[in-house]
Amino acid sequence: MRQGSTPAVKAAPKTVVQHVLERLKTIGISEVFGVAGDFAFPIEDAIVKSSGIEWVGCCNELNAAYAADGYARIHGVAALNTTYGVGELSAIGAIAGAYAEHVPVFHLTGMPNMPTQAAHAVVHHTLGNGEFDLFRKMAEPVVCASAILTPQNVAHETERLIAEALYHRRPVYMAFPADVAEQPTLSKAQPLDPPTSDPASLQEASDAIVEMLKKARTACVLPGVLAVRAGLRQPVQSFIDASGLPFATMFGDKSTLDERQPAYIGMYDGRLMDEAVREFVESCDCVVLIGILLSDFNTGAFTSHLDQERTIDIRHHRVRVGSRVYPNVQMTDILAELTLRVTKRHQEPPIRPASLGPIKGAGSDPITAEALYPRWANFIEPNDILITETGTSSMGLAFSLLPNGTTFHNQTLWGAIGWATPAAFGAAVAAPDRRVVLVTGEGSHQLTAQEVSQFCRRGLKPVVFVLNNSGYLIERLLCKNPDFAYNDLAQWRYSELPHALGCDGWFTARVTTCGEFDEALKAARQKDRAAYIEVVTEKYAASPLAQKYHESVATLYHQ
Ligand SMILES: Cc1ncc(C[n+]2csc(CCOP(=O)(O)OP(=O)(O)O)c2C)c(N)n1
Repeated sequence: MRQGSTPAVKAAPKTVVQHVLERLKTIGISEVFGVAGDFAFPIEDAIVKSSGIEWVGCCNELNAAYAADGYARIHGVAALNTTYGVGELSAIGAIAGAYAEHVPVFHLTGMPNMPTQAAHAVVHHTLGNGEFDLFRKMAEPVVCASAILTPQNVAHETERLIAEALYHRRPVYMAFPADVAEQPTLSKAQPLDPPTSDPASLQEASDAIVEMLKKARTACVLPGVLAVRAGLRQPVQSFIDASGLPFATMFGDKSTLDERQPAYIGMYDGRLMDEAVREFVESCDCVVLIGILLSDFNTGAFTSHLDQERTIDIRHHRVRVGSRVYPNVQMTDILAELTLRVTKRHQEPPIRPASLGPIKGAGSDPITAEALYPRWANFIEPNDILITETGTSSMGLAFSLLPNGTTFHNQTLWGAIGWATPAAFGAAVAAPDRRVVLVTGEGSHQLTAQEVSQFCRRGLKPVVFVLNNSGYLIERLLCKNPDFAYNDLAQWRYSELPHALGCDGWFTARVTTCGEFDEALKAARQKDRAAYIEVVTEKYAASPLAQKYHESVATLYHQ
């Protein structure tokens, strides 16, 4: 050793929780959403002390989990931290939503320490029955993998859970007993390889698809949200470009690909909306589904008709061509293969996509549905992140023609009202350089409105629209008697919320006429500050799709 130099100090081994955080960092997680609690302090201490991972406190765990969901929709993956029992159970509905919607969220939760568990002690946040594995059991059906971490298992369990979350694009659950979390790791493991395709199955699937497309006189593509979840927007676009095929989009898949391109023909919503699109799609000799979920709200209340023998269904890890299934074919591989092999068609797209039409109403005119939706559509700019809530407003906006680069987000399958407000916050954290536009009904907003305070806390500048139509309009349209009291709400002064929630300097307005709305939109276009606009309409001012659902209750509920 040279004189004067200090002896090499052996770095202390990482603790269990540090190990997990380090690995989450390497897969791209730089923020953890959550609410603190004593059993989870070791996790939270490690987060605030770590470099490269930031703590993002939320108002409650449900909101934190929705925020993580919104973050993951933009960023690919997200993390959430809750405390034992009370915290994790508050988040579980949102985790179930992430499961349904294929959103990978790493749920890190604290637990009482091992001696407390071994003694079956009656401690806070338990049911008082000395049982400590109950909450993990409750979590299990809504995650694709779970583990209670120890120094011995942490390395390989972390690799397993990362691999599972990325394979299924679904949440995982990681519990840390408080004492164990801070013990040094005693294990090592290598990251697992991403899944690969079976070469023979891949070859057979691509032969079958190329053949079916070759024979098809007419064909089109339905690109879907599962491709987005797998980060495969670009490969889907490359396939569209190479094939020359037109594409349509289903409700929950909106903005999978840019809408301002010649190949886009419009929204396909079964028999409910654009008849020309339905006719074309359903008349095609071959329809290529790429990452589609055929749910009620994606299929226009099950009024779409896609003949299995004429469809190709590409999922994350398998392909179906007609009635034949090709297992172990990765979506990424089949898209690459098809892009190379497909014969390009040079045909004019059969349909020009519809837009919401011209802006109607002015001055003191009331804000009708015809006045509202074209104005909102016109407000959206390229690269906006548009977060839309379950309810009549998303049903209106889904039929706007979006500018390129704009992404539309909606919790179409799980459909929990209250998701959109915190999800918009999470999306804004994930992409602080993009404008986030939140459109929510006031009924939904009442569930999670406190999270508006977090935007300001982090200096984020969203544009928030709260549609106030005096109640749960979509429910009025679906239930037996629209005027039943269960669809009424307490009337809040929505536009005063930002002030009460500490959002100083925001532009706020309550608009009841087209003229006021236009003024507010003008102000909100100035990007120097956040905006929160309460848009007041008549009680039954519903978007066309919401009206159609009203008329299609029978097929929606399979009666
Ligand atoms: C967590 C949860 N609770 C209840 C429902 C049932 N539900 C679906 S839509 C809706 C009303 C939405 O009302 P609002 O946000 O005001 O939008 P509108 O339809 O009036 O535009 C309700 C209560 C749900 N989907 N999720």
